[in-house]
Amino acid sequence: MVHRPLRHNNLHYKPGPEDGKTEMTMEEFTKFLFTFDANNDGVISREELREALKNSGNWFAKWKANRRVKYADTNGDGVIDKDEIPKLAEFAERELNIRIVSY
Ligand SMILES: [Ca+2]
Ligand SMILES: [Ca+2]
Repeated sequence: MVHRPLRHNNLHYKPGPEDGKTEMTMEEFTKFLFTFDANNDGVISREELREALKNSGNWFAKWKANRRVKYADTNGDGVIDKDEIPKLAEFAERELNIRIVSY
C-alpha cells in the first residue's frame, strides 16, 4: 500500500478543539483567498477560484467555483473583490468547516 503524503497548501490553520472546525479571522480568510490572486489585480476571478479548487485538494472539493463566484458576486462583474469576500466567508462557514472568528 502506497502511503501518500498529505498535500501541502498555503493554509496555516489549526483545527478548532471542540468541533474540528478551522478557525480563521476575516483577515486570515481574506489573505488566504488572495493567495489565489495569480495576476495580482486585487480581485479573484472565476479562473483563479477554479485553480484554487484544483490545488487545494479535498478542502475545496465541495466548492463549485462557478456557482460560488455567482453566489458571492453581488455586483455581477464576474470577479470577487474585497467587498464581496464576506459572502464567501459566509459560505465557507456553512459548508467548509471554517469558523470566522474575530479577535
Ligand atoms: Ca486576479
Ligand atoms: Ca464582483
